[in-house]
Amino acid sequence: MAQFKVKSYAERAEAHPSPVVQRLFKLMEQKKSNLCASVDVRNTHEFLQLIDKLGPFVCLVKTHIDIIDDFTYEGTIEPLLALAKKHNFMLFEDRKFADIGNTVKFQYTGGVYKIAQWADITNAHGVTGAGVVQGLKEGARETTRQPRGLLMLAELSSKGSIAYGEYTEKTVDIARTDKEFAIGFIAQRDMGGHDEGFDWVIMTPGVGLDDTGDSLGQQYRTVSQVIPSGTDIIIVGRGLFGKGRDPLVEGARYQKAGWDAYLQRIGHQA
Ligand code: BMP
Repeated sequence: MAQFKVKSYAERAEAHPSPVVQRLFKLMEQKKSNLCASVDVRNTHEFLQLIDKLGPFVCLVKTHIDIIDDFTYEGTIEPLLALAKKHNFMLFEDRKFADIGNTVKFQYTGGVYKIAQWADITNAHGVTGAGVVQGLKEGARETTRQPRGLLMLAELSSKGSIAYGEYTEKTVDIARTDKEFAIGFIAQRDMGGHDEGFDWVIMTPGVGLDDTGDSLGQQYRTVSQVIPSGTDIIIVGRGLFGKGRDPLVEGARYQKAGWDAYLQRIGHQA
């Protein structure tokens, strides 16, 4: 358990330099949810149907928009934005940018997906250095007046990941270069920074209550393992809808598990 006193999402919203995080933390308190649904399906109809079911339980929907076979901006993104409004959740495109600043700026703003126009949050690998942060930030500023945030990939959930040790530390250093736009990390635990005034958001994938992994290297930890180690938002995909699971049942189950573990982390009695 971390040494510092863990503040509530509401307290953190008050003091946070990023408008994206302020909005996210407030919404999480309102909905009593720290659950992010990772909706990795390949057909727009299924994608939107699943999100409509999971919407009430989540604070955030994470997309891999480039896996949708029948993607169109009008047919996929516009209804997605309507669902985000209907159910009051935010959007995170898990694009994992990993190129020089100038290229990621084009990838973020252009092409068919136009991620900067609709995704509140996206993420990037640190492998190319701090230019990735500046490139994406410029892209956001030139595209929209809406606030945007970036998560750096500090650690990965998959077996054999080489993102650890010095790589992770250097990725954290990259986030230090922009306090407002770089809002936190994809990581498996707290990434520090508290003494230097950073309040990074930690989002953790590889969370599952029933499975320990898949056949392609994914590794799952339970909600009560990840939240005490520093996770603010649990990212759950197949645990919510895979293997014929009922998203309404699993959405409620993961929402409760996440919220109960959060209350315990901040020292509230259940
Ligand atoms: P699932 O819960 O179905 O295993 O999905 C996990 C999701 O999180 C996937 O979209 C994957 O791309 C993403 N992810 C991950 O699993 N581990 C990481 O370290 C980083 C990720 O973005």
